[in-house]
Amino acid sequence: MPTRRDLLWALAGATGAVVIGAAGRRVLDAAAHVRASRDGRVAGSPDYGAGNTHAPYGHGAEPPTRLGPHALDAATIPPPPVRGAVARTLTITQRPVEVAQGVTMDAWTFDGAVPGPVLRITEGETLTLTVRNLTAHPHNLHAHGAHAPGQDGWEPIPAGGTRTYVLVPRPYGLYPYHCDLVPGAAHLGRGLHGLLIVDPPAGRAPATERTLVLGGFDADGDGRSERFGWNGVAGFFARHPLKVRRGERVRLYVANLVVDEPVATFHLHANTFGVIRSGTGMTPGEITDVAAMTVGERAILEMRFDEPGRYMFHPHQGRMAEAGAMGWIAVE
Ligand SMILES: [Cu+2]
Repeated sequence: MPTRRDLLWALAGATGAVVIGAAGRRVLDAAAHVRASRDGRVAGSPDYGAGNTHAPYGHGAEPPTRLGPHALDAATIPPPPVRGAVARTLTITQRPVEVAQGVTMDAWTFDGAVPGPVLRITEGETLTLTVRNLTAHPHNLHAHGAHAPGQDGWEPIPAGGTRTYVLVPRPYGLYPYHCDLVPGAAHLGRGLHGLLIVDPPAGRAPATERTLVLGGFDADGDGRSERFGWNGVAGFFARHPLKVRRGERVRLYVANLVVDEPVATFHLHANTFGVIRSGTGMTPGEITDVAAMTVGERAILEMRFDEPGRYMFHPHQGRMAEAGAMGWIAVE
């Protein structure tokens, strides 16, 4: 017995054939997509049963098979808080990065990775960043937040050049850093972005901390992302869930750096979280299960999980979730 939804899809398929225009094509695409996904099952996802006719989120993109469960630890587990001044050298290179199984992006990277390394400093301390541009194109490193305008990083570093930025980042919070040259889809979007955590001088309460940067991957160079993912790989956290323990405080540093969509959300299933917008406070301003962020926005999300199990997370924008940005938090 077909369900009402099956009938609607059948109707969409039948009428879509005579509809001219983008809306009609989207209906056709969606109907074809759902038909193609039937019986599809994602490794590591719950068994939805033989009667499943509509695949769950996460069926749209698989991570490269060579990536094991710890492949993204450097991007996902932030360094612990540090006291004192911090000096880092970041090297910009051009290299192919496999952003999904069988999908390679000709990326520009900070230190070879997309996103770049998580930088961390305590408010009031001096951050010295030396940036070497080893590519054949000009780039730069611009950090968000307040700092001396002469250190803002909007000026190009020429091919082969080096520039040192001296920042005293304030106020405490969560900031993106990125190449600020245009077009943004080619510079920020092709991988030149990362997170800067500025800790409050008194520190935050102990927690299991994770960083999650939402990115869009334009592998074919048409200016439009075909895949999406957290920390540089589509589908990774659907295959390899974030793991936390029941009852502990979990603190997620989350940023949206998808340049070709106006807004993305972080949506968590089966639980709620507190939102500290931009990370510039100590206590959450709201309790919710959907936090919206436009391009470059970020938030600290704090939560506890009372029950073991798998908790799904994804942007509530279906295009992103279905193309790689769905993941799981596994609570033990
Ligand atoms: Cu650039």
